[in-house]
Amino acid sequence: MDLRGEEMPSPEPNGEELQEVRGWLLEAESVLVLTGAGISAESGVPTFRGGGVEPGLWDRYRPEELATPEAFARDPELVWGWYSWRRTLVGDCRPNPAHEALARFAAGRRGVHLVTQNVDHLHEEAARNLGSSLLPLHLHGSLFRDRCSGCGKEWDVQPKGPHGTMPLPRCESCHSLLRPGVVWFGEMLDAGELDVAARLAQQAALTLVVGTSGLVYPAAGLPRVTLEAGGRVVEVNLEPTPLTPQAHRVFLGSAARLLPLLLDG
Ligand code: BJW
Ligand code: ZN
Repeated sequence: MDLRGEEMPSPEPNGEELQEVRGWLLEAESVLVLTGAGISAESGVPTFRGGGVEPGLWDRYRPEELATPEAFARDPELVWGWYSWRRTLVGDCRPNPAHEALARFAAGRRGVHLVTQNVDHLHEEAARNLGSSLLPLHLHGSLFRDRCSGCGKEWDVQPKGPHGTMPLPRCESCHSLLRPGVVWFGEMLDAGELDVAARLAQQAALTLVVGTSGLVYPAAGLPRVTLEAGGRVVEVNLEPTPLTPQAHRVFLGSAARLLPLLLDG
């Protein structure tokens, strides 16, 4: 069933808890929002580990065959084929009410920061559409950038790139193979960006964690940085995660339904 663009059913959130969290958000000088694949699920972007409207990407593909530098070294054509398919699929997706609620929320106030693990550009598109300045820090890179595997130069690319077909794309400067500008398992995240994210988590009076399984580090450790610094953590997810027992409030349900209730209310 194609549920793209539609909201998924979710239980009625507790009204008192919603009010309470709205109060926390109002009084917080600094708010960090950490998002994962679940926030884009209702736009039609497949999640990695399921739990969304579609099966997870890892239900159909093995990560070690596709999202590691070793996989790329072994079979660059296979890896490019997968990323090319995702570029086309994600390029056709549009922001959903969860991206839009975040963009609106930030447009009306200072001190809201967004860190995403997502490689799509749906947060940017929502901000552009709504005149908001809420631009995300992309911890795991971008689906719409190419990087040279030799000299490291990067380029923006069109959503429907021609890669995945022979001959594979090569750098104009050093002729090494190009690769997607994302962070694979076993690769370091950009140290400067990770520092910024950790500082935002440390300073946040409240970190709102939306649609992430909380399994992939170091991103999964950011909410705990907030907790250790004495801040609050609020989670929105279809199902419980390893973070759930530590969060101050948890709203189980669809992000596209819950974020407008929480942030516009
Ligand atoms: C909804 C919803 C709806 C659905 N509404 N909710 C410490 C401990 C253990 C291991 C490690 C560690 N530190 C580092 C590691 C190794 C590794 C790691 O974390 N492994 C674990 C999996 C065990 N980390 C790394 O390798 C990282 N690098 C690193 O740490 O370098 C230093 C180092 C190297 C080597 C050894 C040790 C240290 C790099 C991680 C890079 C992750 N890359 C990917 C692919 C990006 C490119 C691409 O897109 O192809 O990033 S993997 C994939 O997972 C992607 C995502 O950003 C990331 C997180 O996934 P996310 O967003 O949480 O999605 P899902 O699908 O998992 O969950 C969706 C959630 O949404 C679910 O909870 C649903 O319920 C929910 N949901 N619909 C609300 N409508
Ligand atoms: Zn190069």
